[in-house]
Amino acid sequence: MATIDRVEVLVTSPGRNFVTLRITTSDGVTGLGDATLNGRELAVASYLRDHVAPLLAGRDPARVEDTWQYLYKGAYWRRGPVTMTAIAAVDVALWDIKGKVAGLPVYQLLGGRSRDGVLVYCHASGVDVAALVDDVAAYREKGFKAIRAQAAVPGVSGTYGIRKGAYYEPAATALPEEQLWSTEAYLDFAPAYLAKVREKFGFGLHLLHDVHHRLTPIEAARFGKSVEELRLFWMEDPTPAENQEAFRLIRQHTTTPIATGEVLNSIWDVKQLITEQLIDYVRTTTVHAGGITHLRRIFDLAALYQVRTGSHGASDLSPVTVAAAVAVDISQPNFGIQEHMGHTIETYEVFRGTPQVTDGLLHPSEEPGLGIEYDDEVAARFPYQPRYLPVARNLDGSVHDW
Ligand code: GCO
Ligand code: MG
Repeated sequence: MATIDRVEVLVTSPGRNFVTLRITTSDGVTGLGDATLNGRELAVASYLRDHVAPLLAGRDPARVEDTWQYLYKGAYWRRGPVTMTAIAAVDVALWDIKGKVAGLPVYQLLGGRSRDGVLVYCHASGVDVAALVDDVAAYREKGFKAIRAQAAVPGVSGTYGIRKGAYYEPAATALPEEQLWSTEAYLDFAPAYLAKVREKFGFGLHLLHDVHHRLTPIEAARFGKSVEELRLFWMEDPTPAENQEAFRLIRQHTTTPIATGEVLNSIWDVKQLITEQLIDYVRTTTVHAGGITHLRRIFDLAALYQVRTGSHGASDLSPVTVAAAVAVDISQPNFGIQEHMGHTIETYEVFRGTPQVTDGLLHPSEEPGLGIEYDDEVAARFPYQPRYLPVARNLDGSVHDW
């Protein structure tokens, strides 16, 4: 029997920080898992290096489920982003190994294709409405069928999601940047610019919007009602996600579909949202919700309640997560949509084989495992850099949800 021989925690920053776990078996087979937690990267690196790697040595790499249970139940302390990201990294690396040993891409191990390709949505944004409309047009030209739209709220420096250069990278400063936020200004402005996008492009486009946890439930209800005629694909994170019950009030007021879950890490964190049908799309991911093993458990629960999947796919999730996400998405019956922001060219040089979008769809690699190779030499050119997400403050100086 092959055993787990080597466990390495790799940190690189080709445009942004990524933490990657590489497991090597006694037969020389390697597997990769993403362990990136934006702004708290080294906490997961330490969890893996100091507390997980010593437990993995000598174990059977084929025992994916048992290793998951061992790390989850065996820690005694459960859930939370750091723990679940660390467990995810091990889980995904073991699925990658299992695929390579079997000579099959991971999606084949998950039951094979349920669909021809994975529908993705990209991010259009603008410093004003005209710039947003131009950006949407440019993404349409590239073949995207689903587009998220965000415009800078006039006078509000802390508007979430506005790209300045070629890439949107909110974790851009060595210490958190403080930005101003005004809910009143946002609520007046956002429905109007979303209406402009609809007016310009019609209904033959899936239009999405991310509220980014900024509203109270009653404000979110008002927002959802005010955009109902625009038939959004979804409004994302209308209110902070911790309080699952809060979504009931939003639900009772509007037919605008609701997506949430990118910051949630386990089936327990989404149980009420799903079983009480308070949301339409669950946004948990392989990297922050315990790997392929646990994410499928969440998605299968969601299927029972007609909740579809819509996994987070921002640039702070590494290409290993893109590959793992596509493997799950292509096979999962209740798949809805996959977020895809893309990565810098340098990132693609570190993570060779990352799936690319063609005609608005992602396709899984046909290579055994996940199909990603980590280039140590290129990675070494980009050492870790402390980077933090911004912090939002209301106009009176108090801290708001970013
Ligand atoms: C999204 C997200 C991201 C997050 C980021 C935080 O919908 O893509 O909200 O942009 O802000 O992943 O690390
Ligand atoms: Mg989001």
